[in-house]
Amino acid sequence: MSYVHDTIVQLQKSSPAQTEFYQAAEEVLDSLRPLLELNPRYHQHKIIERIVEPERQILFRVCWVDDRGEVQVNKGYRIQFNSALGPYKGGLRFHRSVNASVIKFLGFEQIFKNALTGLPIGGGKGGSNFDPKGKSDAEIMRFCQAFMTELHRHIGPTTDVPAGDIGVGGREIGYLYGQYKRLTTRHEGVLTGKGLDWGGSLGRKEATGYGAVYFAQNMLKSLGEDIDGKTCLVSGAGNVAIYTIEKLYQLGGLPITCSDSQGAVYHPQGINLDTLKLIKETRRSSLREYVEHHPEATYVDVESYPEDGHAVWRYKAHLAFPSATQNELTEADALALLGNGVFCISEGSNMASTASAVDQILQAGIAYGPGKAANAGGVATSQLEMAQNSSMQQWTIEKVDKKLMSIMHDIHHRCASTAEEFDQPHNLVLGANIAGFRKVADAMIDQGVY
Ligand code: NDP
Ligand code: 2IT
Repeated sequence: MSYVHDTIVQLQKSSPAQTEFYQAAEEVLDSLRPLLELNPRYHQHKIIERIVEPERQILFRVCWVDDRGEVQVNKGYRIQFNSALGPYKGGLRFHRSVNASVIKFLGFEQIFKNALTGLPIGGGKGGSNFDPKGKSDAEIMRFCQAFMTELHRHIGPTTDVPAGDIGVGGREIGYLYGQYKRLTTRHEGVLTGKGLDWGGSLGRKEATGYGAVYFAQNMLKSLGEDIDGKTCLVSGAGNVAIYTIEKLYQLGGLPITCSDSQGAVYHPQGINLDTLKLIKETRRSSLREYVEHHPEATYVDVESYPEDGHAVWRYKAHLAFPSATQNELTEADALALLGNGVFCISEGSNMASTASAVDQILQAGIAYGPGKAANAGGVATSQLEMAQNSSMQQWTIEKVDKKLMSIMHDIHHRCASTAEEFDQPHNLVLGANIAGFRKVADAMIDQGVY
């Protein structure tokens, strides 16, 4: 049996019931076959066995008091996966679906994503099964303070620098940062995604969405195409979706869908960005409201989604930008996209597509940017925030955006040239996985057994 099969069986024994993590690991390990055949040293140094095992996993209890005076108990996680290239770097996810498997798959993906940015950052991820839905601002604050009360002893500006992810945006980073500062008396770059007046970087909020569109631009360029005039499907309605839509408009695209956990909006004239920001950023309410502002748009409740997938992927378009969560694009969705003429997919979300969806997309040979490459603009701009913090500077938006564009160009180039090197020129999954892995593995070998 192959090392891929053996490794997954081993993981199933040592880390049971972590299905999302096995999925992420299997995809990476599968891609590495041609590299490992040519380079026996990776096996000799047991890099595969080492790289699937986090360097450190911190699990903790988070207790807080809700508005009714009742004590609530949640789980907290920080997985410090790999520090070969730099301090652990990766977001925090607050969502009721969070468990060890979800944080571990995200941390694993982060290792290779961060390597692809070309910046000196290792991979980590954290979060909680805390459900922010329906919580008051005061509850969010007390939860964040309780979470940081434990986390603060494990992080630092040169050791581990968390940021946002699902359910963690500017508000949460503010409460987390305030508590870190109270506990340590230090004002330092221990978190990214901070407010602009207290250490944040211009452009960080927009970076993941903008970056996913820049990545698509690079893929399209190699096909002699561009964003201008293209109809686009977007899923999600959070940070990544909103700034994907904003950048698509700036480049002449027409985004016609978005979605949240309860339903999807189809607006053939184009999603109204002001309405979307009002509903999601200001009011933090349901997308259901969207059609009250725009009666010509259609709202599809999640109950009416196709049984085998997601409503947004069933409309006719040229480009697709999954921007909500993992496995949000199924095999049936992939077939629907291909059947409807979509010829480029750029993933804002992490592990957006199921394994069988990825197989279909790769077989069809369309332009496909997997999340670890296409959404790396967020973490890359986080590293730019770290650089600004440590030099006590604040760069202009023009400088940050220019760097982001050039980083996304370089990531695309790294993935595409590596795919070409291994005779699969269109396979950016293989290109991303090999290019990311090779950098981390070589650094691990340089640094000796640990
Ligand atoms: P947000 O919390 O801002 O938004 C998430 C959006 O996705 C919301 O609209 C949410 O719906 C929807 N969503 C979340 N979970 C589910 C689910 N299980 N089923 C259906 N819809 C869901 O998060 P982000 O925009 O920051 O993150 C989106 C994706 O992008 C994630 O995969 C994240 O890991 C990835 N990512 C984020 C980066 C960042 O910088 N923020 C960087 C790189 C990747 P609702 O509004 O109902 O909650
Ligand atoms: O998945 C991701 O790359 C993020 N959520 C952003 C991580 C970061 O440190 O900015």
